[in-house]
Amino acid sequence: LKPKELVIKEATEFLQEYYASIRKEGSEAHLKRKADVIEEIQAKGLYDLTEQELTYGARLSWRNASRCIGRIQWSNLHIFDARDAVTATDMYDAIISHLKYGTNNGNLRSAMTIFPPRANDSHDFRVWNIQLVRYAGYEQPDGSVIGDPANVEFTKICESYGWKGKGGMFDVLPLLLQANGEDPELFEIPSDLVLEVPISHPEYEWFEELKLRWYALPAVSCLLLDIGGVEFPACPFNGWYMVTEIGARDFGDENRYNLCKPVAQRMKLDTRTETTLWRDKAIVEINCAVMHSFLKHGVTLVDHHSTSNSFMQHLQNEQKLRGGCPADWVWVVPPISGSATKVFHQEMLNYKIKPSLEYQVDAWK
Ligand code: HEM
Ligand code: NRG
Repeated sequence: LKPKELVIKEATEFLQEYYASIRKEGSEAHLKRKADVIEEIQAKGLYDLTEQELTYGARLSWRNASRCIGRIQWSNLHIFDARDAVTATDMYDAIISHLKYGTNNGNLRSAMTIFPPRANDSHDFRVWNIQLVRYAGYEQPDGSVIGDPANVEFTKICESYGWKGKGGMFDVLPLLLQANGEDPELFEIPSDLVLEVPISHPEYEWFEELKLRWYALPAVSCLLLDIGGVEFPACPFNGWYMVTEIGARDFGDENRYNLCKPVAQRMKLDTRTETTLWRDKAIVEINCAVMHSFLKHGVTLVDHHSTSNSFMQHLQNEQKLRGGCPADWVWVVPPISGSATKVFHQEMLNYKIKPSLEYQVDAWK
């Protein structure tokens, strides 16, 4: 747990920013709230954020996420306040509501569910999953993997808690939810709540034969939300995908689905020499297929050029509003066609400000 002096410092700074946002900086309400919060921290080591403070703080944590290219959207974030959750089943119910709201039949909406804050180091609420929806990875005796190699470790953990996967390429993993520092509990997500898109290509008819699919909702669930000195170790959030996340990285990376070569071969490219640029041609066509398929099925998905342009606009907005915007070039620049996007040519400054979304140690470590 953080030392009280630090909590007081961070709380004071946050309340300052919050009251400034509602144009009541220095008001009687502000001073009264500040005094009450300090008193609460002195007594208990932490304090309760109001609903309004929680919502504003969560939106700021997104606004401050220097690796996120989607931040023009930062003020459109719906908050589900699940600070009253007690059991893993309560967490499951909240997550089900979140999945329904966020998915919205393909017309995706950004949302965050916030579980109880850290009160004592050994009583954390945690979502053990890295994302709410991800595919199992099954390691074979020869070391190869069926499914998503990124999730081999988590799949084994699920199995150690009694889960039995079907052994397929795209099996949705169960939720592993930890309430109040207790052992986590397994919950299967009802399959009708997991929207998925079968991948086809606008021209190559053979593309469907690869039998690829991906889920609609990117919902990161492993980060810790820090608002005004209060830490929320379980705060799953979602927006929507940018095409390259799936097309370039999830499908293209050698340590993921690794599809560049099989696609290049079907495209009849010469894969014996790098000089034909077969990898580049294949990765673009995989991205075309992902874009085409999501649009065809009416599922929100953005391309990296439009998103780069919107991020450039966001940088300009933030320059005016806040005198700058922390941005991590290495993450913001898309993994394909970097220099063909606007952000490539933009100098960026990376720095950490709170409220924030932080990495934390894996729940099982
Ligand atoms: C990272 C896009 C919504 C917070 C990213 C990345 C992309 C992206 C492309 C890089 C991911 C990677 O390379 O793995 C978008 C788009 C959104 C969106 C298109 C649509 C609305 C959100 C929301 C939040 C958020 C709602 C939080 C409330 C973050 C954070 C990271 C990130 C914290 C860094 C994750 C990490 O370090 O692993 N985003 N995002 N984003 N985004 Fe967003
Ligand atoms: N690259 C990861 C997802 C990370 C988060 N991306 C978002 N977040 N778009 C992947 O699964 O490919 N979001 O909240 O929208």
